[in-house]
Amino acid sequence: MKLVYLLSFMIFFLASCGDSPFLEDEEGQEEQGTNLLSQQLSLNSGIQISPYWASGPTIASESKISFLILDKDSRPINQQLDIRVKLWMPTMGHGSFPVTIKYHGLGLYQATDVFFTMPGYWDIHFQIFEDGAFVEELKWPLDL
Ligand SMILES: [Cu+2]
Repeated sequence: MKLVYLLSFMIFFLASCGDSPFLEDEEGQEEQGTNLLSQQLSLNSGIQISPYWASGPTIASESKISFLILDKDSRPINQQLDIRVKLWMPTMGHGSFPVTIKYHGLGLYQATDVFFTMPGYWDIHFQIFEDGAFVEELKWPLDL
């Protein structure tokens, strides 16, 4: 039931934003939508983040991540959070930044300017800040 609600919510978002992973991009390349709702990441506070690839992930060219932020009862947090996305290669000690975050309302965000500069293992950090101070984060792993 929860999933049905989420899906209809995401479909509404996809329809309204035109950045659907099910559609082809401008280059006519088929985009990957395989990670859609495959992740439900939970923070200590009970906040959940559902990320999916709106574009990519690709190496060197821009990727985009859309994500939905839900409260502990799985309802969209309809208020903009100070959330930041950091790309990091933990085995190599470097990252790629800055990533741009835009809030679309109803708990939905999009991260653009996501550039994976090389193949390998990346951690995508979703970081929550309050009053400019880091509160907590979670990592979404990616093998590229
Ligand atoms: Cu590297």
